[in-house]
Amino acid sequence: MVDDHLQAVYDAVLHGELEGARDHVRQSLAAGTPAVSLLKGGLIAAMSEVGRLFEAGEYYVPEMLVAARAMKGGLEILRPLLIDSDVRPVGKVVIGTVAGDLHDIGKNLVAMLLEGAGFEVYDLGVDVSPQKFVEAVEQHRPEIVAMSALLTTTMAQMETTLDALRRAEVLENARVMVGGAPLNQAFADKIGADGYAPDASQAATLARHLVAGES
Ligand code: B1M
Repeated sequence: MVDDHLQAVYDAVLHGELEGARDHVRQSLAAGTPAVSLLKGGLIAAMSEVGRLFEAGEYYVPEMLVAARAMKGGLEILRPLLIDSDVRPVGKVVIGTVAGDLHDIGKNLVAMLLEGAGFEVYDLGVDVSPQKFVEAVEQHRPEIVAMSALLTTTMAQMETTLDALRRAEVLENARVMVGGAPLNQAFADKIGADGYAPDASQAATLARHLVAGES
């Protein structure tokens, strides 16, 4: 933690204080803290600690929920700063959190940085069924289909969705990338995804490589 502002953002998210998180993000920006520092050192660091406390049995689902709400509040203020509106469109992305999974903070961050990298993003939300992915790909004809999963139990939905997309023959011009905390490159290879990224900024870089025909 490098300064008081960052600490205040971190504490507000950790304690689930939505207004506090918003206020401290605004104040930190006004004091000159870079948006990326607030994102990584404030919001993401606090959410990792929330996860640790949940695992340790010190936090329960309600605490996770209010922390997530506070993080989202802070993230919305950072959003315009993370998205460079001058970047030319480089392609379309259909993104969603797979069926059975309600975690969307990481997916939203990935969507934001993809927008920042110049992609037109169609966000299908959470708990997205394979059929809904297929319909969206038929409708938008994206170059990238991006799937997120945060639960070990929902990772399998990625393979199910990929199978549905292949069966529907909608992937001729689209490449599939996956990500989320329980995943790794080996899993992505196993299910036959075209790419895996461990975090949002690497997801944006990967998407640019995939549309450029690089792997
Ligand atoms: Co949940 N939850 N949760 N949860 N939750 C986790 C994921 C967990 C690890 C907590 C823990 O035990 N330590 C655990 C999963 C264990 C497992 O399966 N391995 C867990 C559990 C068990 C559950 C429930 C089952 C709890 C229960 O009800 N008993 C339940 C499941 C509900 C469901 O989905 N069906 C549940 C519910 C919830 C809330 C609703 C309360 C809330 C989500 C609110 C929301 O998202 N709107 C919540 C939260 C907040 C968490 C933790 C604390 C934080 C997740 C988060 O937002 N992280 C989480 C613990 C943790 O991660 N430390 C936990 C911040 C975010 C920026 O990181 O999402 O990892 P992350 O995204 C990263 C990367 O993963 C990557 O880039 C992002 C940014 O760098 N990434 C991609 C993500 N998607 C990508 C896609 C890409 C590329 C990269 O390409 C397409």
